[in-house]
Amino acid sequence: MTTSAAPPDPASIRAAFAAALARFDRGAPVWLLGHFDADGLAATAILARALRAAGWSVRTRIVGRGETPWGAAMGAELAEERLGGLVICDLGVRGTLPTAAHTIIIDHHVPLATPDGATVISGYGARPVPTTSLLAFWCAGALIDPEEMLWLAAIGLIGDMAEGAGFAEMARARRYGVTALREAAALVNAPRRTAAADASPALALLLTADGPKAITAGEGPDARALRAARDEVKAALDAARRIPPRVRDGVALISFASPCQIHPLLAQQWRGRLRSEIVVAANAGYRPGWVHFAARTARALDLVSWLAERRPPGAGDEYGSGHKAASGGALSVPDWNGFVRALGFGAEAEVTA
Ligand SMILES: [Mn+2]
Repeated sequence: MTTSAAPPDPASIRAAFAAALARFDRGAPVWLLGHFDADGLAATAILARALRAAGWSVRTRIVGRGETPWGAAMGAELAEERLGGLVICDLGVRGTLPTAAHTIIIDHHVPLATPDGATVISGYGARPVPTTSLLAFWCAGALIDPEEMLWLAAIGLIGDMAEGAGFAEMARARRYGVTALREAAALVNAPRRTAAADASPALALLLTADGPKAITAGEGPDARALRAARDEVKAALDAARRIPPRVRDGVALISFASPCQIHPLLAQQWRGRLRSEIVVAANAGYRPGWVHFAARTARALDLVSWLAERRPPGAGDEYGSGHKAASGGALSVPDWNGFVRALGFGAEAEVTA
């Protein structure tokens, strides 16, 4: 719906959302499925609050670690429910849908296919690319005046590193305090990296709070849970940062085992210090039998093709997607060990299952 290099058009996005809502059945709840990062949670909260304020009945469902809205499991789960309509936030665009109810997909990632029977509201291809939370903020304008939820859109923008993309909404949101917004975004993003990966306290706060300070300085159980999540991730990251990289032939490998999803953070940090290496942070403790890894580089090369040239036989969809400077994946232990051997590392770099 957006053309190449054109700025996004909030009015047409709002109109598309209004037209799709008109196809929903108001006699049953609207279901909102949202990704469990700051952008997905903020988008879910914006739409839930706007729909409820406009008199709709709403159910929220966080789609968390290891889950997808596109598979048979979600289809079976939703088949148990009465749906007036479905909105899927920040979870990509695929060729399939989990339910026959009318579906609105709000997203900003590269769409893999266009599903029949859905309204797709995508920021992909616009310049700058709006995050899902900002798209949701524009959509909410079809129901209410969303201005008091501007800070929620800002949390998604900051969480997806679009704070400096030039959106007027981000500039307007500065009235909430940039420091508070950034800290709230970090707190909302913390649970998905913990061992339990339970983002429900984050969504609960975003659904009820009146601003970022209710998250950063809140004293209720949900705000405390976010601070505990941040502390858990920080402790795991501090421990992993003490592990020295092994360097072979332009690859710096950091091997560790943690139930926390810290491998992307660790790779990003080492990338700043090892400017002439490909940094690979490998986590053997995230999922039993697997090595999850993040690859980052400051070198002028394309990591997606670098990984494709070294693709192990059992590698799945998770392997080697992303961007030319930020990729990664998950490999079974035997595939991982073959991968590091092919990179020139010895037995000391292999994982014992
Ligand atoms: Mn996003």
